[in-house]
Amino acid sequence: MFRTPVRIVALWLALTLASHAQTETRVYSLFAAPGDWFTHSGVNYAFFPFFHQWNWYYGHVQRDGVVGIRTDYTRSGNGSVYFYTPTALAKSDIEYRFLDGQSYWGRLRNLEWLSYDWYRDSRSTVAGYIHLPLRIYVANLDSQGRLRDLGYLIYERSMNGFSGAVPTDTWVTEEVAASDRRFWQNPINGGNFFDAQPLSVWQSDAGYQPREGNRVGVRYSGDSVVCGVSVGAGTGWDGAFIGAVDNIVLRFRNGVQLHFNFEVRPEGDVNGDGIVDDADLLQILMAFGATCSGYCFYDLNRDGVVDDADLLLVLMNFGAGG
Ligand SMILES: [Ca+2]
Ligand SMILES: [Ca+2]
Ligand SMILES: [Ca+2]
Repeated sequence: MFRTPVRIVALWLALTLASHAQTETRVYSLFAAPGDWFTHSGVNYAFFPFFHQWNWYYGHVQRDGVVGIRTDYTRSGNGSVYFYTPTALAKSDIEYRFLDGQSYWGRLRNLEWLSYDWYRDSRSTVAGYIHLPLRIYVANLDSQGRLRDLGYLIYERSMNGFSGAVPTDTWVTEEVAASDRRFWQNPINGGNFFDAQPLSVWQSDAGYQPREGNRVGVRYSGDSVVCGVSVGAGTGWDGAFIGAVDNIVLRFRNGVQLHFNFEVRPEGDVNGDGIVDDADLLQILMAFGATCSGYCFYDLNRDGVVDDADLLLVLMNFGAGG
């Protein structure tokens, strides 16, 4: 007599898992465990693009800020995005942005779900209210359909009536679109506008154009488009910050659903798709004997030459991942 409900549950589970698998994108580290550690000591921004995940990059890394997909704080799967900014001057981000000047996920008015998981390590010395903010890239379309007025809308708890210290040493999941949280605006090269507005105001037909003194921000409205997402640590945080982010989820009413799960690639995965198979073997063979300075993705053990040691790493891990 329990057969039918069991079957229904099994079917539901299968469909749920199938749809979950379709919408989840695993964003893999550039290096195998323990993962990436990208830093830059200069005052200018450094960028580290992903060759294997178009439009993803580590960005705005300066003053010894660190970012990487690592195993330090495991959330879904084996990894998450790790951030470390040792001082108030340091900065580091991970971002997705369409770089062709015209692509986007959907209209701002259709953004109905935006969530992420964040973690603050209790060793952080910055003010207790600080956590990793979530930013969406927003733009307006010109008459040719090109993106203009590019900027961020930024979510932070401190602009949303939360007072006191955030939880530490635990993962926090926050949804900020369906719950109509307030966002402030940072137009690219346009300064900050801290006059945070509920997302529904930015999404309305009239939209909103912030002002501070003589400065005027960008008007974003329901017709504006969402063309990227960003999380980062610093600058101006007085002290050190250590934390992580995983599972950035966006859902639009046009049917576009995105779930970015940040994962550390298996050892031997040359092309960064999360599995070790003949495609990786082929890449090693094609590059066999090559020398490289800096980072070459087919130089798995990073000794500057592609040789049998790299080949062995693929063979030893063949079939891993997936
Ligand atoms: Ca993960
Ligand atoms: Ca692979
Ligand atoms: Ca090598």
